[in-house]
Amino acid sequence: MPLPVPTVPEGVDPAWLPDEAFRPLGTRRVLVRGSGPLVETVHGEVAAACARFGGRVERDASPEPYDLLLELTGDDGGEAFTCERRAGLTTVTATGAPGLLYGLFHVVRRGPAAFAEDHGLQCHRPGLALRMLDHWDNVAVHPVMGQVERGYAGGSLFWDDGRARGDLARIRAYARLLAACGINAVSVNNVNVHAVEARLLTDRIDEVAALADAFRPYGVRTHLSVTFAAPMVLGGLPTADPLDASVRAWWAAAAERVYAAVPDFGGFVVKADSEGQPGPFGYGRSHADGANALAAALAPHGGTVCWRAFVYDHRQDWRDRTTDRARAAHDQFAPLDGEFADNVLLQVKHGPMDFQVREPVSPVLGALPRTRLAVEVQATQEYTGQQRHVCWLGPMWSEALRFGHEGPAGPVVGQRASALVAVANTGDDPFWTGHPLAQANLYTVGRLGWQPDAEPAELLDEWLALTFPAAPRRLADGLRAVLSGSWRTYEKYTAPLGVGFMVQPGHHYGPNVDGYEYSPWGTYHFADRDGVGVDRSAATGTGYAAQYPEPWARVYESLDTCPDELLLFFHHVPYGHVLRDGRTVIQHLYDTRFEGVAEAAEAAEVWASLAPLVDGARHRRVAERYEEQLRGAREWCDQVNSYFLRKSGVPDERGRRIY
Ligand code: GCV
Repeated sequence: MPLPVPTVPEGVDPAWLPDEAFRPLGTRRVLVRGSGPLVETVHGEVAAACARFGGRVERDASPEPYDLLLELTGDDGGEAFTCERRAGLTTVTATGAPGLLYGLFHVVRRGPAAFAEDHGLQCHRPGLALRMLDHWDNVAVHPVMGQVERGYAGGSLFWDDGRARGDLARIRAYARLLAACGINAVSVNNVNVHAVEARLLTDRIDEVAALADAFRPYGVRTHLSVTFAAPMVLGGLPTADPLDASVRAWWAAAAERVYAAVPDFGGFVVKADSEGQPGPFGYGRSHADGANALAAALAPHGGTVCWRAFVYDHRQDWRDRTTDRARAAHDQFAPLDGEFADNVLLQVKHGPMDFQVREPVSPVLGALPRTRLAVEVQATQEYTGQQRHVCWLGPMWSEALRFGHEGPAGPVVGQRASALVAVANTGDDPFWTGHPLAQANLYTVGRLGWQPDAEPAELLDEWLALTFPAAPRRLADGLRAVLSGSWRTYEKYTAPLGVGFMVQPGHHYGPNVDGYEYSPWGTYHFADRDGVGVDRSAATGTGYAAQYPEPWARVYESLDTCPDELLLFFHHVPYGHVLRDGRTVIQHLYDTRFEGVAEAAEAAEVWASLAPLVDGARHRRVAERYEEQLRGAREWCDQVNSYFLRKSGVPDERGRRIY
């Protein structure tokens, strides 16, 4: 029986799956062949589209001609599919049911082009096997972090004040959206696992199972963040030592129960020895020991441990210039290469610090050739405008995934890695992402997981075409104009030249240049009257630059070769240091703050001009957010410029107003 397509609840935006996006498919004669639950999902999708637009769908071949054949020819569970078009017939074939589902969405994405010119056999397979969203959702409202840690899209889709929301209709619609952009896994709770959330692993596993049931029809597997201390806090054991036999037995039994409830459970996500979370260091064990203990429990069931490498000292003394937070993950994890079990993925933030608007690519991603890696990015815009500012991060993520040596065998990051994990930017907001244009980030991250070397601009166009299928050219051009350069605009009015942070402590929104300067978090810029930046060279600084392989170590080490955009990440320079474009650091700093504000104002005007072409609710929501973005951009500009004028005493050579 075809599975009915989940309907988006009343008042909720269909995002990139409006009915209209299915018109090219829904006007065709389609044959769906194969059996199994995901084939019923595919059949349901085609049937709904055909019912709406007048096409026809069959399950058994008849002599009549077809426009589209969607065929499952095997049962290997794979995600690959092939597509060809000959003599007026488009054929999508897969040997695994998930592949057929992805093949269907490929056809939807191509729109009329899927039924236009003939082409030979094209093989499509995901670049990264695991494409996961990590929800930092708390079950119970946390006194400081709320329902969703770093969430800017309303409440949690899953949890509400201690309980499961039970709104599975919306979860089904969510699963469909995720599958359509390539996401195949979701972790449903915060990596900071508090007391209530810890119990999802044991006595509240049924609530996780209900979510898994809602995700499964769209090929999305459910994962859980667990606390390393679970054997103690849930099992009453006196220790969580990963080498202790009773601890290992506890994890094995816990995994057994999880799989009884969720047979296709994906695995655990673990934040250990990080920002106060417990971990193996407490027992004198390594992170390989810790990860492998959990991996052993999951291995018999085919589960994976996503073990986060975000391990650093968050109680640093700011007076101590030798400790460098950027070094921490490499220092800890590089020596462990080869020690992790096969079903461990080391989950590494794309930069060495914490999702700043500009960071170098983490050297950890090049340092463990015998370890399976997951690249972690942050779709939720903690440091990039918190979904009040437009900041499309596709180009930044793409740069990280393409970092390394281009070439057939890699090893660019996107070829080295096995997974892309994004901290989710969704919530119970009617637009899913708070800022309607932030949907583009979610879509892009899913598609980059499927194709890490994709051109981000092309992915943006895909998102545009799906989300606004009937968009006149002016609307498409306008949307492209406000989104495509938005990351660089945000970078311009916030923290300069890779220096990062300068945000309000705690909530991380808005400027505070010295907000973290004398704090224990290890995020300093060291501005004084003469200069600014962190000396991370091997010769005179913290030695971080030497954590890269050549040629990067050499490139970053020297002031002559370090890219300007990362200059202050790697070097402490005088304000008069001349950049490649001939401007001094201080002048660049002033200019780019003003430019960023001007670009944001221009984008707001473009958006205003699109009012007649966009539905009212969406237009209003974005327009309101632009007001805040402009206010925020000016605040950033004024605070950063005033701070550096006062520190340096160097006037703006163009005499603009600095307070
Ligand atoms: C979930 C940053 C955020 C924290 C987050 C942490 C992490 O420090 O501010 O809210 O905690 O990253 O990635 O674990």
